[in-house]
Amino acid sequence: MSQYDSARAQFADWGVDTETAIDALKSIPISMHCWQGDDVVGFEASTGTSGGGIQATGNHPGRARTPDELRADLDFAYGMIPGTHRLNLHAIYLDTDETPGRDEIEFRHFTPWVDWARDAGIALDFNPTFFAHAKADDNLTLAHPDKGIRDFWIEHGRRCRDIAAQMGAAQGSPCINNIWVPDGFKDTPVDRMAARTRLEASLNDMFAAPQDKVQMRDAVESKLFGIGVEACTVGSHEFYLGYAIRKGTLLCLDMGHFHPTENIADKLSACALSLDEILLHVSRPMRWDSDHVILLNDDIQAMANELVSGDLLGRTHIGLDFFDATISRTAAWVIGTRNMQKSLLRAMLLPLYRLRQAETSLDHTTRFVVTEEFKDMPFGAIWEEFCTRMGTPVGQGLIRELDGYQAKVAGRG
Ligand code: RNT
Ligand code: ZN
Repeated sequence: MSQYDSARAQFADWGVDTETAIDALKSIPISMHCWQGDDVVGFEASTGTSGGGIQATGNHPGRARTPDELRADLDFAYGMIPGTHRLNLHAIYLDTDETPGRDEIEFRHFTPWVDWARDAGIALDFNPTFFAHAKADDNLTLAHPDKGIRDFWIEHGRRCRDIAAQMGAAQGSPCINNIWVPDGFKDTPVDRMAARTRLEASLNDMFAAPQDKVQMRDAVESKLFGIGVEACTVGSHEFYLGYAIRKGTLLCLDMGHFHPTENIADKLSACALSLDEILLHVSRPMRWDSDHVILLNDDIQAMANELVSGDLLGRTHIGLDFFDATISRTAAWVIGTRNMQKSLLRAMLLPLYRLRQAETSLDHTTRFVVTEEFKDMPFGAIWEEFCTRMGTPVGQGLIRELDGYQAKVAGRG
């Protein structure tokens, strides 16, 4: 009997069908973020530092310096991740000989990405970039008191929505266009209402042109604070939760954008009752929004469990948001994305029927005992079977591949 067959029988004993879980996992796309590959630098002619409290630290060899290098790294990474996934692009990753301003970018500046994605069978998601720019140096963009600066960023946002719509049309799958602005104050503002009213008005202008939901969908991302904006973030959770509900956009929940003891897993069902769709930025904050590569830890598992038990997978878009420049960037992508998948697989392998039964009958002892006993189940054998069927390596074979690729890119200047 193979390891898988024996594990399958063990799960069946609990009333869990591993084949159903494997099939379901195949069809869950993860939107991998391009910015782990180059430390959030992008390909604009002149690059500013990220700003807005986003910071990649480290100087590991192998940073992708050109779109071609980034695509090569992505090709490798996707080859090490079972299933078919998506790519989340930021506007600063344009690929063109021209030097358009943020308020001048167009779909054609991204066609090499669209062509590559089509050939690779990968769908694209998109983000306007409201940071790393002279007009964002005050950490104010859409909420800036200066109308000229607001208008500049509104135009950028509008163009990104058009670009996303064209990407969506080209790929036959809606492109999720996520808005995150760094706007906030280092020290206590006296008029939060004015700043929030400006952000609201700018967003309304940006979203004024209707877009086809089949082509693109708008998402808005909240944050608690960032370095340099400790006192107040204009686009806070309450701000965007209300905005998303009123305007019918997606809400993006980033795991690093709340107080460290707050739990995104708990927020999912609460938000999902008032929203059609949710976007996740799966990340790992350490003491602050540090964007560490995600581990297969309790936080990720709790979130995956909620997605499965709350039946939210059909209306949640899973995006990743981490960047570590102290380790192999391709390994970070591969291990992080696989960890997201592993957590989903484990969630789908739980004896939910039995756990629910215990909970509704207030038998919290059984819920506790089953949850803990189940931690010893052979999840690894199911994961290995999944990877083998999908033609991706595990264990030492995976490590060899990751090391081999890193050795190839280490010489980049
Ligand atoms: C910043 C937000 C945002 C960015 C990316 C690069 O705190 O999390 O999502 O990380 O847009
Ligand atoms: Zn994020």
